[in-house]
Formats: sequence, C-alpha cells, structure tokens
Amino acid sequence: MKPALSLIAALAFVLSACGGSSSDSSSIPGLKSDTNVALLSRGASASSSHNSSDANNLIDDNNNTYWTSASGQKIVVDFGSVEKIKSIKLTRQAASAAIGSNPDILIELSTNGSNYTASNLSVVTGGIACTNLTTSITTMSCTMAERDTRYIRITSQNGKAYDFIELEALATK
Ligand SMILES: [Ca+2]
Repeated sequence: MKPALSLIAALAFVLSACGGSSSDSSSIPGLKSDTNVALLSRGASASSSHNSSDANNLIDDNNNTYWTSASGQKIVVDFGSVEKIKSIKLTRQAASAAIGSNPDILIELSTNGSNYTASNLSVVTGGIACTNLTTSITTMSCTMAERDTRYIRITSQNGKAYDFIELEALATK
C-alpha cells in the first residue's frame, strides 16, 4: 500500500471508531444515567377505567396528547418492574390545583399495586418526603430519596378534573 493510501485508511478507521460511540452515553457499559422509566417505549403501561383508551397518552413522551381525568377517577402507571425512583414530574394543561392534606391531585406510590403511600408532592406532609418540591399551574415535581416503586397512582379529587399530559419518573440505571 502506498503511504497516502494507508494514511486515508487510518483516518477512516479513526473516524468510524469515533462515530460509533459518541452520541449516546447510556450505551457505554457501566455508565449509569437518569432514565425515565414511565415510558411506553420502555415497557411501562397506564390504565384507567375512565377514558381508558386514552390512558397511555400520559406516558407516550408526547406533550400534545393527554389523558382527561374526572373527579374521583384514577390512573395507574405500571413500570413493569420495581424501580428505584428518585424524582417524579407530572405535567397538565394549565389549571389550578390545591395541595395539602386534601389535595385536588393525589399522587401515590406502591411496590405491589395494592398498598399505596402518598407523595408529599401532593399532600405536602405525612407522606413520602420530597427533598425539592415545585408546583405551578402546569407542573408538579418532586425529587426524593431513591425509593422502590413499581406503580404510581394519580387521582383527581374535590370535584376537579384535569388533562394530564405526561408523567415522568426518573431512576438511575
Ligand atoms: Ca402525552
């Protein structure tokens, strides 16, 4: 092989090696990153008896789709397996929602789908602690100590109904 050709071959090798691994850090073995486990595309599912056909709109990674609740109606997201959840974020079409001991939106976590514990994201005190809690007209988010969770249940209460756009639940994996 002539020198010029071997140089081109070497450059091509370097470029292909770089191109194969630069875009997605999560693909590097041993390197963990925050992962949204509440996604249809990751095997999660959402179910409700009210507007059941639209339930998966809550976890479809699409901000143009939503599930419309009704007071007293709940939606349950199942990650498919127990995950160590470190943050929860729920977005909705703009509408006020009271938080406190009797919140308009109750958010609860469970490992088995029968025993649920409320997040302080909605009840503020007495539930699963949030190390950081933010609420707005469209967003409720809570960061928390890692907690084993498979199911998140969201219930509209007090005569209120909401259009819930997306639920995000991050785990490090
Ligand atoms: Ca959506």
